[in-house]
Amino acid sequence: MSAGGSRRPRRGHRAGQVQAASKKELIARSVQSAQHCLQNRDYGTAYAHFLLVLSLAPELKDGFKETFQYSLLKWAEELYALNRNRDLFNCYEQALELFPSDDVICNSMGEQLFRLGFRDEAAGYFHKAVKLNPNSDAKENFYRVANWLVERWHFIMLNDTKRNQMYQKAIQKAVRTGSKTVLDIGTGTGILSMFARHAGAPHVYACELSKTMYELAREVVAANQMEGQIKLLHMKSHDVQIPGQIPERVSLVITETVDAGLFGEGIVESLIHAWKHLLLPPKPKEACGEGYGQVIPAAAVIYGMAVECPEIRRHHRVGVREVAGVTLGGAVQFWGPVHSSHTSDDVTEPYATEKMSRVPGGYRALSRPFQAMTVDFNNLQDLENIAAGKVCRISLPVNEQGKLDALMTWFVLQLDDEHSLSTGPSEETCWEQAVYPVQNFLDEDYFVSPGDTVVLDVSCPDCYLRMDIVTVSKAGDVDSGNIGNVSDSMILGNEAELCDALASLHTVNTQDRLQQKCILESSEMALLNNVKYHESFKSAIGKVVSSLIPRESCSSQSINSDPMNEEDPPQPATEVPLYVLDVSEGFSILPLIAGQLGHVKSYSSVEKEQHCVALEKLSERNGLAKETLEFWLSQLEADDDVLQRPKSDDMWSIIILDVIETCGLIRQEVMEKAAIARCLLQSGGKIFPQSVVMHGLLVESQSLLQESAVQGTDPTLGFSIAPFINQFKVPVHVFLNLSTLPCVRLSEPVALLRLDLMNPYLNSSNNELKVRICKSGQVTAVPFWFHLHLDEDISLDTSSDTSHWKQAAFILETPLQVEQGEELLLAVHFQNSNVSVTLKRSSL
Ligand code: 44T
Repeated sequence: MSAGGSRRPRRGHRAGQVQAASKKELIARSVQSAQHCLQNRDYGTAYAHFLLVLSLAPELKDGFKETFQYSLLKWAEELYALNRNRDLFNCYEQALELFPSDDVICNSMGEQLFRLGFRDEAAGYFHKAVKLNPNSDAKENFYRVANWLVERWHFIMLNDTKRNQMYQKAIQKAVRTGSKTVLDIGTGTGILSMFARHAGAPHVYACELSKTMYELAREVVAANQMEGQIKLLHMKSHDVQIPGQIPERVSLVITETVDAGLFGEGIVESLIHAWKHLLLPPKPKEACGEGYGQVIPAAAVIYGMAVECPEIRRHHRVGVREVAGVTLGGAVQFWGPVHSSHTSDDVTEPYATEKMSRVPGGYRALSRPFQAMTVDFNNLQDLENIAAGKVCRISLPVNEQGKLDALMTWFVLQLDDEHSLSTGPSEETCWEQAVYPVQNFLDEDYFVSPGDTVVLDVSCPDCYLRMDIVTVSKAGDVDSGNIGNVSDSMILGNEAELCDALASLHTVNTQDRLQQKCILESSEMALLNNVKYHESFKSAIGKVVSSLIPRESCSSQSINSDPMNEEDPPQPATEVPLYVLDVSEGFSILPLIAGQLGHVKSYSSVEKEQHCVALEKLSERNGLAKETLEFWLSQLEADDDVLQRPKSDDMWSIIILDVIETCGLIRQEVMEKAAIARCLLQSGGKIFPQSVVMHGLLVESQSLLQESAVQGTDPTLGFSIAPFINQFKVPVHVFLNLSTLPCVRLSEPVALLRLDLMNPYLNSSNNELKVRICKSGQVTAVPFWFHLHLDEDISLDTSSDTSHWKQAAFILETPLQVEQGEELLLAVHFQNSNVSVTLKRSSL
């Protein structure tokens, strides 16, 4: 035994030595192989060798970090190209096990996830990368996705002192009057839970669905010395169980899980669940004392109103029968993104949200506000009636003449019998209103006059509040509310079903039923309605076309003109057309406009099947020959390949690039696209736009600040929340309506940057300019917009009132006090499609 005992370790020792030696050798050989593979660009094998090396010899991690990253990134590119996504993510996961706090790997993982459409996950990795290294390249990526992690309204709500005070008072009162155990549903940053705790509630629980918000709430609660006093749960309230997460039923539920349409965050379902499983029984009318359950808010009243609003109209209905020579009517029925009709499998928000006080061009009330619905959150039966989708029909008298464009709603949230909040359009609040646009029907506007009655159905069939206009009966019409009386009524509301019903009544001709249905985003709709945009393109394309077609073809109007017309002989079959490629994002009829000019073969890059069919129908309806319109993307897979030659030995005459995104920013990689486009143009060919000039001005705007970051501890009533949520602030505010932004203009507009898409050598990535201050104040932001120059004479302004683009603004890190007459130095920096601006006092 003893001999054996003494031998064993020795054998082990020798074996250990052998093992160590062979391990060392293995490592050395693997390093060699890895480097060899790298030289031969065999990244997959190189990566596998490095992985082995670094798992065996973690002490080498520092030395090989960059080479390892390089092989990983290269190998990941190959895997992506090969569509081996599972392998791709496995590689990143392995790599992150080795280097858990490497921002480069995190950022790259985020980029891959983003490319594959996993946006939320991508956002999580960008955030992690920025946390690991605040100067990381991931910063720009993070800025682009920060608002998916933490939606911007959190800033707005936290800055709304009145709202915070009202909730605090209601919570204080409930706790004072006996509520001991509190559950906060959808705690966000934890503010309401902190109010409850601060008011003296001994037991506070809070649940939050979003991982990012839950983690944020933990940081906030800890920073406010309430760690251990508020139990935070990362889950949906429906998954909270007794005694699993909470030991016993609570006496108070506090929640602000309400959206602009009140019910969109699922408050009805959450509270039905809470009353059944988490709350003490409600207090009977005659009872007093403790031991009962209650909810803050106690109740809500929803109000509605009929409005005329040109801005909503142009974003939700086609308002023109013809655009730059292209007839829209007949072949295609365009629908806005928000439908009032609903089927069981389509649970999209039936409303848009707008801060109506800031809608460009304003709005006009056509009716008085009416009470659309009331809900008692302390009454389970009431909640269940709503959830059952009970429909309530309302007759709304019209009292002003105008175009009926939308119904809008807002609500009063009664926190308790003393405290309430209103989300009304004229309130000084952070709230937006829900907007139910009237859809197109037979391409008509809906004129209403005093005495008319709008008949509408209000319901909540699927957790969203719906408003369906059933009919509008004209003054003196006795048959209101009856859709059978179609000749006198305008039929709106559940259009899809009503269309069919009408068709069978032979009041809609069969042509309409055969129309192709095409659903557009609101910005696509606004674009389609923008006549100036299309006319401008038409003239600019026309100029290029006539400069490029051979002289002898010039006399004929169009390749599709009537062959029977003697004066207009058919083109010789040998004629080579001019090729026009439209790489606009989303729905675009520019290929049809180009096609109508004649001698042109147009390529559209629309992606959605519905959009392709709609373009084909429009092309046919407008008499274009079938071969005039082609779809470019149907032939291509990867995004990088969008720009190629039309045919092996032909070149493009015109390439239309979509330089500015609807949100008001320069589109990513557009300069790279322009560079490729330049190589694919025939001599004399053009890129549209040929150049882009960015304009901006200096403003003082409190509301922009409030929408961008929480302003200290005052609005949050002394609780420290700003330092945590402000980690998610971004330097550029997008989707801005500059014309209605509450602000003081401190300078005239100036040109900030010029990007030439045809002549890259004219571009510089840094620009310095002087700006004269025309009014004293605090510069807080630099709103900006663009002029797109199609050619020397024709340009489009992204801030015009017919624009489908919104504007954007840089928010200064710290406001700058300026005096009238002073000159400031503005440094503009352009890199990777991102523009940044810094303001300095001029040394003069
Ligand atoms: N936005 C208002 C809606 N949650 C507010 O994850 C007003 C929009 C708005 N957690 C401009 C201005 C404004 N269980 O973090 C969210 C959400 C969470 C839940 C657990 C549940 N059953 C839920 C339901 C939601 O609650 C938080 C707040 S939802 C409030 C939405 C300023 N645009």
